[in-house]
Amino acid sequence: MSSLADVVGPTHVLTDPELTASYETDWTGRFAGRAAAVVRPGSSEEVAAVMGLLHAAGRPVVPQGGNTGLVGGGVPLHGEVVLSLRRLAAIDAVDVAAGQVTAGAGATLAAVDAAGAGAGLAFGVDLAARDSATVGGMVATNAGGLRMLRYGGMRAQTAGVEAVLADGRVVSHLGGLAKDNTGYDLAGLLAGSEGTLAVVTRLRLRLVPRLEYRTTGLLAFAGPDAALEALVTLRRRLPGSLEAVELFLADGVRLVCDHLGLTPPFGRLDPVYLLVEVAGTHDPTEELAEAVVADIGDRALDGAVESEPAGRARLWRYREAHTEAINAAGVPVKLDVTLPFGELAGFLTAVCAAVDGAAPGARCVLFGHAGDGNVHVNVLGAEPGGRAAAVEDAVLRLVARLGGSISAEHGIGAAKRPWLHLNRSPAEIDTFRAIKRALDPAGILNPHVLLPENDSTGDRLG
Ligand code: 2HG
Ligand code: ZN
Repeated sequence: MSSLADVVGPTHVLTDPELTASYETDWTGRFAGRAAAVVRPGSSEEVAAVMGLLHAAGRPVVPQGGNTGLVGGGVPLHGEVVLSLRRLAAIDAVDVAAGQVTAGAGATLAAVDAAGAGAGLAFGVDLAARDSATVGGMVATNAGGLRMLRYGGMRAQTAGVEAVLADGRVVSHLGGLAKDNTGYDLAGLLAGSEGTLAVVTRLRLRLVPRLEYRTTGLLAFAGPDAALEALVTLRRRLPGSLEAVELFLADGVRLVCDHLGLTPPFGRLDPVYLLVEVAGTHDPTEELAEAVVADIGDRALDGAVESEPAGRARLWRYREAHTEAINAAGVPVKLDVTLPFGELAGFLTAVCAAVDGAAPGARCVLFGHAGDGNVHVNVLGAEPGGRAAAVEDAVLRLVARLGGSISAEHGIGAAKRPWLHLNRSPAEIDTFRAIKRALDPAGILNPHVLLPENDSTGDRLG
């Protein structure tokens, strides 16, 4: 490791277990390994030199951003070197004319968003881990988040990329031109590649207008059907202002309230909640209220609307605290899936029965981004006795049978690679392998994620 220390400085090559521990375990505590070393380069040039050395030595490497991933894709489960990109946090001055900014892979989502604020701009992607998640990691997983229905995910917001190839060469295309048909779209290819094709070091990111007026609504429903009919109405009625439609259920609210000592919305637990956010250049409150009163009306059991930051944050807390409240209750099995809209209500009713069949007595908590058809299925109490794989298999097969995706926004990582074939044909997986071989012939870049270990492509369903 001494040559690595020559490149990044001895204090940035960590091998002491006390110092490496936080890089070796994922946020949930479910995925943990031991790193050969943690290397923390401070510039793209240092990343290139580090990759040159690791390539020459044939050492597998796991690139890591804020380590907020949830599928075991950024931790060294097989003794790899961890390449932490967090020190690449510099953000250039905002290019106001283009509405774009160039940021290091290690800049946090919150920092990129704040950088736009002075110019009246914001970052279009938002998610609960905003203070720790880095934009490099978010591109690597093609993160979606809370405003996907308005602005799209990370791939849509990435106008250019600089990355270090497996052998240490650098590819850079950061011009961010609106029209640029000069060959393959490497930024688009690296979005969602989970560190298997190259190490993202810098990004040219699109920014969106920072909207001055923002209103949050919370609606309670007796069941999924009524809630999802309301979702269709909201999308039709509010095409210009709708930013988020989030869903959660009584079980999740109970966990959040127990964890944070909160009172449930409306003073009781209702079966299904939709949290709705609208934003615009003028106050959208009336528009939201009219849509609710005229078109949702009696289908909702209750409703609240907040325009002030403190009131809005209070409503968002019920949704955003789900992940931490679940983790406080135990180590969850997390399944992040998308359903076709027509199947969503049926899935919400059926999935916990499928979980119970695979792991009787396990606790099933559902929430997610209803506006995208994206459900986060969290299962507590499935790990003992090796029941996690049975739960994963039951849920992912149900999703594929209904025409859904086994990974909506968290990626495949280590967690879901045995099930990739449910969504991807043998020809697609062969194509993925060919791309991987072309960019990383020695197979050192995050070699144990995304692609299945062997060719188990026999029973594709979706
Ligand atoms: C969210 O939407 C994140 O809050 C985390 O994607 C989801 O904890 C989860 O399962
Ligand atoms: Zn999510």
